[in-house]
Amino acid sequence: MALCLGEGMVVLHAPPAMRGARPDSLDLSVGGAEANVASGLAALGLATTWVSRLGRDPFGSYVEQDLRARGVAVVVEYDEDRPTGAYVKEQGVSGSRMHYYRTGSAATGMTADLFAQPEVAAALRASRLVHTSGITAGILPEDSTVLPALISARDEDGFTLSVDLNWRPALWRGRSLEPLLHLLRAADVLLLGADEALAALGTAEPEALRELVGHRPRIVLKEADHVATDISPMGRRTTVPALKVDVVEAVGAGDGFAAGYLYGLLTDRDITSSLRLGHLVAASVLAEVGDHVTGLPEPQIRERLLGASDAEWS
Ligand code: KDG
Repeated sequence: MALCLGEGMVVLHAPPAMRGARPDSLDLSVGGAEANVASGLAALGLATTWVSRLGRDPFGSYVEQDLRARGVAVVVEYDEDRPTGAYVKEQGVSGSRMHYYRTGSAATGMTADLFAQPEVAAALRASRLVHTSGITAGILPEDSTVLPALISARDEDGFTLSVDLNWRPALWRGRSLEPLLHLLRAADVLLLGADEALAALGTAEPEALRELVGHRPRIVLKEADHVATDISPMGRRTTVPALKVDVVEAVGAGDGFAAGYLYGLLTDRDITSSLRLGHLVAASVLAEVGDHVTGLPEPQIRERLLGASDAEWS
């Protein structure tokens, strides 16, 4: 079982027929990095719980219902005052722009009391893996004890703590990066893109990243040409190229990759197969406008791809 902790948001985007024109209506879907990972893990068949705080408003119910319909167990607190976060996805020819409405959202009001809730405490105890991201560190107040409490729970319960850097510069403007660095250093698995590593940490060089985050995490570095490299704490490197796909919309592909890769680890696959699974799930997100996995290849096709030779794969 896995648990994902982070903000869930409503995504508003132009209906397909109105893309490029000024839309006079918007479609709704659900986003939020950790919620996307939770739905990816559930789509792969893993019992997954998503933990968060939502506004007691129609967007909050929509997020909860959508994730439940995707097979995710949802354990949330409802905030009577703060709203559910949202973002507008503006699709342009060279990619999407995101316009956030998340300042003061319900998820920013999460506190460590969340872990005292019996359902959350039970889910934490039952989970082999907990996933969160730099976005969660960025939306919470600087003195928040949520992530330190999660790290202490890992130290006691022994689950694997997975962290995706998910660099969102707007969340860090004028703030110390210390809570982010603390989280990255505490991770057992750290996923990050080379471009965001460079922007956030000033380097994407594996040796320099290792120096910065220490020897605990297994590092999964995704490069600009979509090659992913797993670097074990002992320094062993495994590299797997991405599948070539026609990209419809890219937001959420990193979360799809995380879900596939983590599912591979949790089902005791080798690192090459785990990286391939990451690429497979990312490919299915790239083929859709939404941030979530919708159409995964059938299990037999998946297995055939995972077992392909290196030449067949690329
Ligand atoms: O990784 C996808 C996310 O970027 C998206 O779903 C919304 O959580 C989000 C964010 O902060 O951008």
